[in-house]
Amino acid sequence: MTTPALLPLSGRRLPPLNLGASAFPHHRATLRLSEKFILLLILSAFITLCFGAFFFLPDSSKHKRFDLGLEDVLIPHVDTSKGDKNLGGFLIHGQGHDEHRHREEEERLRNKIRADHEKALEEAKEKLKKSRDEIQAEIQTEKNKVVQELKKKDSKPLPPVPLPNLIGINSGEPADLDIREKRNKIKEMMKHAWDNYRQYGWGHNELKPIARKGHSTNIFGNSQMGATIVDALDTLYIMGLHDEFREGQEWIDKNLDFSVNSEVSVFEVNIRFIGGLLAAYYLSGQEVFKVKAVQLAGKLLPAFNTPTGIPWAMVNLKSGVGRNWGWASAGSSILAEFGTLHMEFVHLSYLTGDPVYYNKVMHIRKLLQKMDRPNGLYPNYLNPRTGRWGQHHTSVGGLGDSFYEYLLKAWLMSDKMDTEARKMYDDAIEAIEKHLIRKSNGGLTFIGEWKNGHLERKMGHLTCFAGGMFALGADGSRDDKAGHYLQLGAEIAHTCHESYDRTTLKLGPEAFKFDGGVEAVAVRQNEKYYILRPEVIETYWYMWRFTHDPKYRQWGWEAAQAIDKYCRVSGGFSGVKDVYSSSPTYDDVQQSFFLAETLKYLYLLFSNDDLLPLDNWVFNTEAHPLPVLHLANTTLSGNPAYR
Ligand code: DMJ
Repeated sequence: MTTPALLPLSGRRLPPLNLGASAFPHHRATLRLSEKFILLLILSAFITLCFGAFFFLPDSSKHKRFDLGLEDVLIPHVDTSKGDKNLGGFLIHGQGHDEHRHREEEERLRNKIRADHEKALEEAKEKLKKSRDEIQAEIQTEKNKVVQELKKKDSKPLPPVPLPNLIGINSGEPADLDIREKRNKIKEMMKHAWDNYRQYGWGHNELKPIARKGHSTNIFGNSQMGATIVDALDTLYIMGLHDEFREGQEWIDKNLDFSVNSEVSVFEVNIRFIGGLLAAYYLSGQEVFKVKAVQLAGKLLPAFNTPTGIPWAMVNLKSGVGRNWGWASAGSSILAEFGTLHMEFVHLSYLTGDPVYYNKVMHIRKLLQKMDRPNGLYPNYLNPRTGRWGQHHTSVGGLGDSFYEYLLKAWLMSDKMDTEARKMYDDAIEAIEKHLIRKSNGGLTFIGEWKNGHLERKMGHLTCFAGGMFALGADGSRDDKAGHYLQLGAEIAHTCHESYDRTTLKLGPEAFKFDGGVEAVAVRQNEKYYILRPEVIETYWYMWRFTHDPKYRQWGWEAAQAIDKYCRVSGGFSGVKDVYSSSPTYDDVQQSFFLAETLKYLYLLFSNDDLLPLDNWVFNTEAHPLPVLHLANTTLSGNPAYR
């Protein structure tokens, strides 16, 4: 520090100050009290001056910002010829009239800052005027944009794969006027279901057609994954509802996001979402469906991280943590769930060239092959930690059904090359016929359930799909029992038709008995509901394709009329709680499988066989058609060079 501040105002040089007790002790005695007082006064004036200077000097940091923003005022050049002064590397143009400019600039800036503040305030006020939903929607849109951007960066392009021969995706128009009208009626029902979902449930998983709002169940987790959109796509496509298809595609492209903290059913997500997306991809050729299917499959893979490789029933899409249903026997996984992944997973490996999916399902198969089966039957429960069966309960309906279906379809989908799958199917069906299939006193063939060595004479609506499966598996059956299996299919179709015909609404109950004088009728109140399920109509369609017996179209039409009469409401279609009641109450749910399966099978029933011919297409358990893969010259070991 320089000394000027030490100069007394009078100019007289003062002796050094003694500010500390021991400083310059030899001077202490020389100062008198009055002098001390004057000195103190001067000192305090000096301190006040320094203080003031510190606060009132211009803030250099502000200057810096200002300088850097205004290059016409401060320029990093020295040009003394114009009388400019250099200030720390920057130049201030000729001080005099530039001071005026400087002030103007400051004023301009101040006004700008004020205007910006006012604008921000206005925007905030506008935001507050919006409803919560609108604000949330805006936030969601912003989030989606960020997610999409990230995904674009992450996603590697999938390898190009020659598509299998896609035959019969735009055909099927019947020549017969009556049949054409029926087909059109089914299309109209699809429009009604879709339009109402579009209006009241868009983006939600399903629709509540009476409350006219979105609906979901725990199988889809807690997020809006648009299950109805994905499930309905291929039905829309084959019906020629292309505008609706495009709407669905757009939603999927922009909104279907799997990075959500949501615990979903691996099985349901596989059959409805992956199956639906793959079918939509094959039919339309739109890449987005393939990309989404592969993204989703990646999210399901952590479910296989169990000690045995048998997947958990549920997985959290974000954390990858899996677990099983609380109600399943001894912490088991369910046969119909871990056994219904094969078709989709083989297609995923085919399309991506990545063997990971194929290996997962083949591992399950190998494990099952090694296990002992009581009476040759597969129990419905298998513990993924121990690899042991849970309760010995075998069913061709719920908990078991599509496992058998996928053995047969694995063989068909491989162009009949996967003979291992065919053998497993044949063995399983032989045991089922021996232990579970019986004739009632009234002559109705039914498939019961095996529970700990005892046959329960009850059949579920779900079990009715087996009629179609037997017919589909007839060709290629062991010992050339094709006729036998076609006959078995026809008998199951007949029994299931009876279960519809013996109700007031002509719609089938959830489960029906063959016991104590009861034949194909539900006994318990909680088994009398119909939730728009497809299985009976599915069997009619397969039987129609293999026999062309007109009774199947007749039965299908009866079911379609009953659905239209009793399940149709102005906001869509609803399940009914009691098919034996003349004034049924609604369950207020339009299931996604109604659009994926029930209406699709009805439409196919009234179409010519050249629409999705069974030699070229295999339907997954949610009725999503996947093309037969001609794998003879292809390996699924993941080497894309083979494609
Ligand atoms: C569908 O989701 C599938 O068909 C599944 O295999 C079992 N049944 C429902 C519809 O009833």
